[in-house]
Amino acid sequence: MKADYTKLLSDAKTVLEKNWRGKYTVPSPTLYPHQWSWDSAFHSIGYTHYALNKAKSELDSILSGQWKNGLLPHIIFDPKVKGYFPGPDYWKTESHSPKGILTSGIVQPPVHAIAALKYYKHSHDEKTISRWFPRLKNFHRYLLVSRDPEHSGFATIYHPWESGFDDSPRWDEGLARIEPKNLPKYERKDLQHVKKTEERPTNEDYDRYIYLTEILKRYDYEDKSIYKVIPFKIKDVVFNTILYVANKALLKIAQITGKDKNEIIDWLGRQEDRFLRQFCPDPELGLFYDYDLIADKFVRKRTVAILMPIYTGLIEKPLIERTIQWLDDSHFSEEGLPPENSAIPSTDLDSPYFRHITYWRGPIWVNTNWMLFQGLCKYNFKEHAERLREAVLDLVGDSRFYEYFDPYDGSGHGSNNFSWTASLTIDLIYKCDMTEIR
Ligand code: 9WN
Repeated sequence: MKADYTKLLSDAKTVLEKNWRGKYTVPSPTLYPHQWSWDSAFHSIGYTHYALNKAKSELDSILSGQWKNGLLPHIIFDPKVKGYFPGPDYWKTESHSPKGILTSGIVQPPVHAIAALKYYKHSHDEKTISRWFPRLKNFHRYLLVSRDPEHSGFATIYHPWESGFDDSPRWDEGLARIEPKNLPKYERKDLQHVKKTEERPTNEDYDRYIYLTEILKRYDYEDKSIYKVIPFKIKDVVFNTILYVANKALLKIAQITGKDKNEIIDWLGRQEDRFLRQFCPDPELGLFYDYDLIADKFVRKRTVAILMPIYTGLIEKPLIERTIQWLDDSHFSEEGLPPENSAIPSTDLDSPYFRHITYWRGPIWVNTNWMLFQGLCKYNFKEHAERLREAVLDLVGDSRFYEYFDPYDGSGHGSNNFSWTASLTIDLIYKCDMTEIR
């Protein structure tokens, strides 16, 4: 089936229109009623095709929440909107966030420089990217200094929410080590907004999420101390894949605006030297894994993360050819169906931890497929890229802009009218690969 792209485009714009809040777009009017960090970058990417002012405002708004130490918070809260947990009263970040802006105290993957470069490509607005540059660079510096005391070239996350893949099986072992103690009383709000409880993380997971944020609060978000005590420290392969691509984009922005490039070149050099050693224990298989710093071992889980470094464009082609074979493998497509009918799910269908409608444990997400599409374009795997693009657009099909989709029957789950599903659908309709960031 080929979706009606004209209708899809206009319906995707309607979703974004409804979720627009004057300066930014909420990911979902029900489940996520504030501004989220990596979501905003994805929204901005969609807006570049038809609403450059919104593309700009989205990034302006999220960058306005940056802390003095460079941390770009994963949420900026709308003070008028109640009913999300954990909200600003919980995070207590007032002494770090800019005056009058309520934020969380953790990060999300740094897609922003990538979105900023895309904004420039569509607008040629050098003044704006020049204004954004110091903030973007400070964020990357925060990630590559405060979050990398090992000087490895890769940022460490210390909360599953920082990965953006919150409930992925990749975090199971790291979370199982934690015994949550002395938790404050709290009430989950997320379950009110989904069809089935099993779509969302378990209460045991939530206790561990809160336990970790309690540690961040206890140390008042001071990285040096947190780094010594936090029981969850991961070099996340997807986060760092994005950070590498974002550094490349930042370098382009520095070139365009005549800014100093040396520090960025240094970051890129370290990442290029060490990417394989850090994330690829089995080059003969072409699979990539997170590294758990506490357990001192690779997190060998079969999820879409093992394929994601395709997006870097930095791995040499013969190795990436091995990775790409997995895209065609039955592990990532419904048994009995040819792989071209399927977008890539978040977890290998044959793994014991695969769950078809649980959040990041199996369903198909549009943003991960969008990143794979970008990677396939970079390596010039045109057929694969086109197949994946059509599969995603077919899935969204009759304008079902769900947060995620069951890989077995294509049914939509999580929030409906989800903004990045809409914005990246727009980008995919325009077939917009960003091969210039190699
Ligand atoms: C916690 C907003 C965010 C996404 C994340 C996704 C989910 C939040 C939640 O929603 O996380 O940050 O409450 O589950 O996992 O990737 O940015 O869309």
